[in-house]
Amino acid sequence: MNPMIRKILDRLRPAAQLAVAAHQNPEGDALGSTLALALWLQSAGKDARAYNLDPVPSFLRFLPGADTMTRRVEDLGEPALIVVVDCGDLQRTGPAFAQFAQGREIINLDHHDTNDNFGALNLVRPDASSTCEIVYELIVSAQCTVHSAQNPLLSGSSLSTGHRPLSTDIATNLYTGILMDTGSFRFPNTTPNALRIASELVRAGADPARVAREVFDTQPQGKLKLLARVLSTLEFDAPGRVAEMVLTQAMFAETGTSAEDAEGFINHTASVEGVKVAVLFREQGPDKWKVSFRGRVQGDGSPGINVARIAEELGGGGHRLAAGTTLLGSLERVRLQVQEKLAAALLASE
Ligand SMILES: [Mn+2]
Repeated sequence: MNPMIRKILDRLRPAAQLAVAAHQNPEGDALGSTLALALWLQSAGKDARAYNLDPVPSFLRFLPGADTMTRRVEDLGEPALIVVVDCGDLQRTGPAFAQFAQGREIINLDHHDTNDNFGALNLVRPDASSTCEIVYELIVSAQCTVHSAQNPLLSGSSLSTGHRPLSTDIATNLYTGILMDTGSFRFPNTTPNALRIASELVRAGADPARVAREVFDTQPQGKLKLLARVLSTLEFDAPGRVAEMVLTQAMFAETGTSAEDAEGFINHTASVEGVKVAVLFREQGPDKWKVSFRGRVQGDGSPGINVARIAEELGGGGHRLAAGTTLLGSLERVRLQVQEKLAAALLASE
C-alpha cells in the first residue's frame, strides 16, 4: 500500500469527529469527493460533517448527502481533524473555513499540480483524473487493511462496512466527480485508471445514465432560450478561424436569466471545426463589454493561438487557452479592436 495512504488511514482510524471541505464554487469533483468521504466516514460510525462556502448548484443537488452540506462553520462542531479535498491551497475553501482550520490537523487530498502541500498529511497526485479517484483509492485501501490486519478499519466500524465500503451512494458521488473532471471521458486525463475506477463504481451501484441525465439534461428553460439568442449572433470571421458571439443585458432580461446561466456558452463555438479562437462579447453596462477568449489545441496537438497574450494586449489576462478582458466603447468599436489583434495573432501563427 502507498505509505501516505497508510499514514492517512492510521490518522483517520482514531478520529471521532471530522469536517470535510472543498473549494468554493464547487463542481462535481469537489462535491463528489466531499460527500463520498463524509458518507464513508459516517458509515464507520464517525461524526463527519460536510462543508462548502457556496450552495450546491442545482444540477448537483441529486448527489446523495447533498442536503446534509452546511455553509456555516458554526455547524461543524470542534473536530480535531479536517480533510480538505480538491484544493490547491487552503484559501480555496474560503476565508471562514481557512480560519476555522487554524490549529487543527489537516489532511490534504488533491490532484492539482499547483498544490502547496498545506496539510499535515498530503496525498497530492497530479496524475489522478480527479480527487474522486484519490478518495476511491483511499476507501479501497482501507478495505484491504480490514482483511489483512487485526485492527479494524476504523474505530467503531462494523465488519460489514469493511466488506462493502462502496455503497451505491458513495459510488454515485465518486462516479459523478470522475465524469465531470474528465469532461465526460473526453479530456487527456481519461486514463486507463480513471476508466477502470469508473467501471468499479458502476459495479458498486453508480448509474451512468441517471447521473448523465441529472447533470446534463436538467437545464432550466431560460438557459436554453438565452443560448438560442446568443447563438443567433454567431459570426465566423478571418475565414472560419474566429467565431464571435454577443450577449446583451436585454437577452438576460428577456429570458429571466443571469450571468451564471451563460457559463460555458463560449465552448459551443470553440468546438466548431477550423475555429482557432472563440470570442464572446458580453455587455456589462452601457458601452462596457467583457470579452472572453477561448483558444484550441489544434488537431495535430499543437497549442494554437495563445489567447492570454491577446487578452494581455487588451488590458486583461488569463491562461493560454482561456482568457478575457473588459473594454469600453460601442460594440462596433470594441469588436474592431479585438478583430485587429486577432488578425495579427493569426498572421503571426501561420
Ligand atoms: Mn478536481
